Amino acid sequence: MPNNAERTYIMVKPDGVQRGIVGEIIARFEKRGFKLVALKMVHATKEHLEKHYADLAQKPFFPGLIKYMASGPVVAMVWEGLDAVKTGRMMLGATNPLASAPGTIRGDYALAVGRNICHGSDSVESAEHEIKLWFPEGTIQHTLSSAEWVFE
Ligand code: RTP
Repeated sequence: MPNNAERTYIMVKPDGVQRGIVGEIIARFEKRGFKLVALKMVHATKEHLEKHYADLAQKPFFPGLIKYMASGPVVAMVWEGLDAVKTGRMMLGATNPLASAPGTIRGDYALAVGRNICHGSDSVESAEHEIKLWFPEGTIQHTLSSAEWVFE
């Protein structure tokens, strides 16, 4: 049976917020058929971002990444639906906008890897971890009336 309730953590990074691309990103996920489960604006601390990006702590770009991510508010979201993690990553495009296909968010709106507008979980396990990290208060239960028109 397909998992129509897979969840992914999607975040509009500070550059996406400052450039006014939040609505465009939300619209793309809504129109694709995903369900918005949680959303909030957060000006994250460096300590919080170091937990989010713990896997990258040894990378040379890590200090710059943390500084950029802490430079302004982000929009933290949880989206739910069939294959939400993989489809979400496809919709974001490749990490480096140079390799992002036109039609993807980064392929349409970004030029530089260090200013690539958005984040999306790369596996179901990291999505669960990131959702707990960004939404420790939990999420609201609700059912969309469109569900039976989106899912089999
Ligand atoms: P994200 O976690 O933000 O969705 O990105 P990702 O999985 O596609 O890429 P990852 O390798 O986890 O890198 C996380 C973020 O670090 C920045 N980065 N900068 N200057 C650089 O060479 C470089 N490489 C990566 C990007 O903002 C990337 O999204």
